[in-house]
Amino acid sequence: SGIQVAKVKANFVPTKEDYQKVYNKIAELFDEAGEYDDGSYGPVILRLAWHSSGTYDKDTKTGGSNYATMRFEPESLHGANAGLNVARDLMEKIKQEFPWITYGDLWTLGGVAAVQEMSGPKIPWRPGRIDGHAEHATPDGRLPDASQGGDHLRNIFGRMGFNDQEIVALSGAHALGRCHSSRSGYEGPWTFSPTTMTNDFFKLLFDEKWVWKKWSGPKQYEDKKTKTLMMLPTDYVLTQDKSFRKYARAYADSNELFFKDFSAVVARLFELGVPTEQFVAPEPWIMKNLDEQDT
Ligand code: ZEM
Repeated sequence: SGIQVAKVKANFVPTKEDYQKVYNKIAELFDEAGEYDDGSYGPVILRLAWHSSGTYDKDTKTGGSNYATMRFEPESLHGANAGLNVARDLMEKIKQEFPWITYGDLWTLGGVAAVQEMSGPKIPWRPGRIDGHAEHATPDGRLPDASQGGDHLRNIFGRMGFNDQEIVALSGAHALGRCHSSRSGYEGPWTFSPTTMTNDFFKLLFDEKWVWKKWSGPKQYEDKKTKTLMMLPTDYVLTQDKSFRKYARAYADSNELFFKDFSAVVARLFELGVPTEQFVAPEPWIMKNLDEQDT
């Protein structure tokens, strides 16, 4: 009977293997991008995971990945989230297939899959986020504004609980993806390989000469030599501020160090706002990449 079915569903307790199946579906979806951007949905999915987590405020313990409040207006319409409807719509397809997973778990697992499948480090992850309501949504202005400087980065990321080293490590995510004038106003990729995670973002910051792009759009840098790459004002400041510069230099010199620190800080980012007792597993899991399985 219908009652029986509902009961079975309510009692379904997903295992690590069930989450691995979701991971695999997301990973397969990245390659269905075709002509979209650089041929992968990975970067925009990573951005969704980041924006759903980066709203956290450690003082009020509000925001973060727990409630997936970007599903609701007005948060979905916040300027910083422009274009992320693309990522939310893609994740909705996965949700239809695995209705038992919560949005917060789905979106952050998407971020994990994006980093791992684009040759990045393993990101420890575990489920436990619950679906919230519109009343849990955060006010506008909690995510960083690319036109600003070092003080702004310290204010915004300090509110999430991150220090200078972690701010720099997190910024290395800009090895992936690109800016879209239709979304943020900015335009172009940071690296020559926007679907492969490397420390090239830091190498290019130091090795190229960066000049203001001459255009009518928002102030951004372009590389003098090829004029094909870009840096945001908040990226460039990582080479100008003495404390930021030390970490940026270290990551430019060692991909291994960057991967180690990036993995640790992204794992923390994705757990912001989730009460520890909600987590299913006492320790985060390491999900398998597609190419580590016989699928
Ligand atoms: Zn981003 N980011 N970000 N970022 N970001 C963009 C794109 C991407 C900042 C920012 O203003 C912008 C982190 C930190 C910061 C990604 C991941 C992470 C864009 C372009 C802007 C303007 C959006 C567009 O037009 O589509 C600022 C100021 C940051 C402060 C340091 C962190 C942390 C990230 C992850 C851990 C990714 C993957 C993209 C590329 C998205 C895409 O669609 O290709």
